[in-house]
Amino acid sequence: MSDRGGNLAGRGTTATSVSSQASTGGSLKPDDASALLVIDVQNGFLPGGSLAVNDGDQVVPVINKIAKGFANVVMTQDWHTAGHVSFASVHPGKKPFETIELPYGTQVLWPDHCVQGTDSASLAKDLSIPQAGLIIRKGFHREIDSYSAFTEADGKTTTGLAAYLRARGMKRLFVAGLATDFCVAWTALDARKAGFETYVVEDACRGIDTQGSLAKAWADMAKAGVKRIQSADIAV
Ligand code: VGL
Ligand code: ZN
Repeated sequence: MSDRGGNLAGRGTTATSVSSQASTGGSLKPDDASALLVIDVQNGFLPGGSLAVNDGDQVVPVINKIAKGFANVVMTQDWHTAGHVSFASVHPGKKPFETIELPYGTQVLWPDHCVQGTDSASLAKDLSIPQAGLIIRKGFHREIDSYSAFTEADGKTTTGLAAYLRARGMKRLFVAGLATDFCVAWTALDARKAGFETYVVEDACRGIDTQGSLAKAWADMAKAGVKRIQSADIAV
């Protein structure tokens, strides 16, 4: 009991929480109310995948490293039905990276990717986060895309993630993965809307960058109060 009192006192006076192991890295120490969201680190977005993000594979060791600092980890998978509305192949005359208007707004069209149960949809084989407690799959409604891990592109269909995180007492979310300017950014923006303190770990992400999307994503995130950090800022 006296030990417990000492820990509580210590917490008030330093930025780091009590740990039996010396921590390395930066001054942000994930606590019991912190979760890491690992977004769409799937074969389809890695080199050789149909929607390969430049250097997408380089996020894997960075994410594996920071994940060691988190007791709470959620991973996501882009998990499309075959013939999904976001695929250019289902819109005659359209090519990937062109846009169309859908009932919920402008949709970028993509090469077929991350179809349920295919190799493209599998998590990167070198990801190593055994403590991850939940995998959220999204984008499975054929007529609605879902970049965000929280809310689909119609702006109203929920994945249930905010309720799950609240039920587990999470307050601070750290977002990493692919791609910075689409699923990472939309997830971080929705995390702010849901009231979470939100960090994006820049070097644990890579972007697609089509038609200025990467600069716009960072500007939108800054405006929404998303904090842009590096993996070295996190104590692991
Ligand atoms: C993503 C485009 C299409 C992503 C998913 O994970 O950022 N981007 N589907
Ligand atoms: Zn997708």
